[in-house]
Amino acid sequence: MLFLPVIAVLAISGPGVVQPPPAIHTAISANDNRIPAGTIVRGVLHLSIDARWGEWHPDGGARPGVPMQAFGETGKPLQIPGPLIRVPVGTEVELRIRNLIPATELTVHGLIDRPSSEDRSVSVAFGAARVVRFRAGAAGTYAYWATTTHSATIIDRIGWDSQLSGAIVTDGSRAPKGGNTDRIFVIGTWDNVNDAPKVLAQRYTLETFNGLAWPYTERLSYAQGTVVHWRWIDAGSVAHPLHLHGFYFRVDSRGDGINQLDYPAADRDEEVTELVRAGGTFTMTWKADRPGNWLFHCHIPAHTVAHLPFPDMLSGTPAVSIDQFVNDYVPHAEMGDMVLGITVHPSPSWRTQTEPKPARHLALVVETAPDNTPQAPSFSYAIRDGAEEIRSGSHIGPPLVLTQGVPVAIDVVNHLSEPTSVHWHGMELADSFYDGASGFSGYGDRIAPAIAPGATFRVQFTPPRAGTFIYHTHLHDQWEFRGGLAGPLIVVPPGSRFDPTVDHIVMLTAPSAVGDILTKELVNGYRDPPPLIIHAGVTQRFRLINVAAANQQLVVSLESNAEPVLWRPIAIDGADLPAARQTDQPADQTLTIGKTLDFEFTPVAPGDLVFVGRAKPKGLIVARLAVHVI
Ligand SMILES: [Cu+2]
Repeated sequence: MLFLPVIAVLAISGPGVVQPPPAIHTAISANDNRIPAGTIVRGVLHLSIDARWGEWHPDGGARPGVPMQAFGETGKPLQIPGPLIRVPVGTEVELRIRNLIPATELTVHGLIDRPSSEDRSVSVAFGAARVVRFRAGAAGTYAYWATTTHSATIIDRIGWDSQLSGAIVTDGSRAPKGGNTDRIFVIGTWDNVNDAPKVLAQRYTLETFNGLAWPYTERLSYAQGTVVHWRWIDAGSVAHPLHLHGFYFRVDSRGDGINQLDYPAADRDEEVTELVRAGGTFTMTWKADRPGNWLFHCHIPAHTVAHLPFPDMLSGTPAVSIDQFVNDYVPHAEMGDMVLGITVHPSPSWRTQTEPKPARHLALVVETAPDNTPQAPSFSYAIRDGAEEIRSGSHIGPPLVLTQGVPVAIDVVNHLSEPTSVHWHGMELADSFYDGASGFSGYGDRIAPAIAPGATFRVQFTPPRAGTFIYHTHLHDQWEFRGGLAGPLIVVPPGSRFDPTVDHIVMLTAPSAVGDILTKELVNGYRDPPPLIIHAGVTQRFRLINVAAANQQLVVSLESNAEPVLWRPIAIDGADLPAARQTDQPADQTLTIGKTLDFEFTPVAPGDLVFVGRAKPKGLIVARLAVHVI
């Protein structure tokens, strides 16, 4: 076993050397970041925190835990995330930090005046204490984090010290101040350090919101019509595309834990998915104006499947081989980890509204493709529209083209030998029952089931706006996404048609084989997509859709002679940009997973262009589509 005290005695400290946990653990509480730590006396916050070993229970206190290093206020239980530092702007903070983690040096970042041009760290030897003073001089959402493994950046910190993080919130005079509508969420990542120090191993990764993993994350509850303000801090080691079902939100600010950029109202992105980078922050506002159960979650499939049982995670590589994980565990893994559930309770005046009588009837048939294998799933969608049956012929679903304001009924027909469900990504549904999170979507006793093999589920909605959206599986995501269960959902304005000669979908999805996921993305369902032919002098609309399974920092560009052309963004996540932001700019921007970007481009002369997706800025090209201008 790993936790024999003798191992702790033999452990030595130093870069790259992992400290095994001790045998005795005290319970660590999950911190919902609602109660500020310490005491403010005459404009000075006095706070004393200790770093110690404890036992963390990401699945709630009654379920098995894992040993972890954590912070706690002196004399109080340890907490993950660490104690919340929340003060009015201008407060001086006097923080005493004690390191009670044997054989370590604790290095703490982020305990600095704000604003600040740089981070500064303080180190505390085992058994020692230090007092740090800083001034909370700028309103905003920030973070502190610490390491006992000499991690140079938060990206390197994946082991026993991975949860030594906390929020720092400075309240200005006008900002929201606490309560259920002003919430703080800290993201944590832990990867089993026994497997390979400093190397993320997907099957042993745990991702949490405020110290808890779905289905044990906090269930948020709001009265219909509530304006909700959330502050997000990614204190983990990886970036996450965070997606809200059913509603748009406005991004009020973005930051890096040290500084924060507040946007004027006209520049706040209206979106359904936001990329937050390791160490980064953002704040968001949305109005919970439609009742029902809704989700907020990471859009990386691997981050929203249930983690392995902790004994398997702790015992490392020998316990679960990658083949076992991919072929036996992943296909059946339920939703887990980075998911928040929200219930919006109907206002007293709200009546159960039945969707208007559908003006259009369609069927979406979910099928097993001929090349499906137990190792490389291959499924497909077919759309039945009257007498027509539409298939894409590639590894994505065919475009589902709807009309703004026209009520539609879609029968989802499951011909797979496994259950499925469909999420209408970006759609502001009136009724959450159709949202696709089986076992959760709906309200009260009316909860949507998974669609069993052979079963049909009728979905009804009326698209409220025209734009570029996605339909995709929301069950056994890691498996069914790789199977190809995602397609473009295009909503056109009333009286117009989708014209594929000037309106082009470029959809990025996961390859079927798991070994390819980081290095290869499919373009419109093809490994090697046929070139796109467009006409010079004609304005073209492109609808970029990223619903791949990895590379959340993807950068998309349209290049001529290896230089980005100028394109004009016109919509993000299906929401039209304000006219002032629809301006020509270099065709080179981040498009994370679960996002769509519409742009216009007018080629002036014949020639060869190429659309490329890079895994990160200047990174590996993982997607490519030749564009011939004639
Ligand atoms: Cu994620």
